[in-house]
Amino acid sequence: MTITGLRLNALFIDRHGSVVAGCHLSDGFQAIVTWSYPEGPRILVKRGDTVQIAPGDIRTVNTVSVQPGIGGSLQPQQTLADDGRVAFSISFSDGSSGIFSTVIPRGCDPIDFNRDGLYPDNQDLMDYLTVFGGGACPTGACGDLDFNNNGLFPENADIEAFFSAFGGGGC
Ligand SMILES: [Ca+2]
Ligand SMILES: [Ca+2]
Repeated sequence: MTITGLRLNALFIDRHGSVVAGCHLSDGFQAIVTWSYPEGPRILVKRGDTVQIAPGDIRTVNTVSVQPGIGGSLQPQQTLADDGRVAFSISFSDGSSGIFSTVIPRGCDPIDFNRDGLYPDNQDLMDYLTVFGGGACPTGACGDLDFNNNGLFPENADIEAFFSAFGGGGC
């Protein structure tokens, strides 16, 4: 199955550069595709996929769509939140339908935590631990504490991910 076209009126990008878009597949049906660094493109949901609604209740996807979010008059429309959460609708083969949301997986932040242009640099590790411990960022331009971008912070997994990425390992 290949992506044959994107629906540009259903393409959204968050402040981290993650993208969600409606697209056309080579089978003629629509799907929802996501792109994030460093994961790359991924088909999120397409016709024929199965979704477990509840234990023992598994339904087959018929059509999918990603739509501009519905906001109040003072709220910007938001389909893709800055934590990578995206909302979309699914119609199932049994005629039922629903609104669903998920979080696009995202890679780690840059290892130049203090954003001074130097990396890899032990000072970035020290500055991260300083800020993690409640201290001030020495350069005033540090990244956020959610290094692994899973929406949780502070957590020890961010420290582990930072050391792993610093050492050239995976995020
Ligand atoms: Ca640095
Ligand atoms: Ca985290």
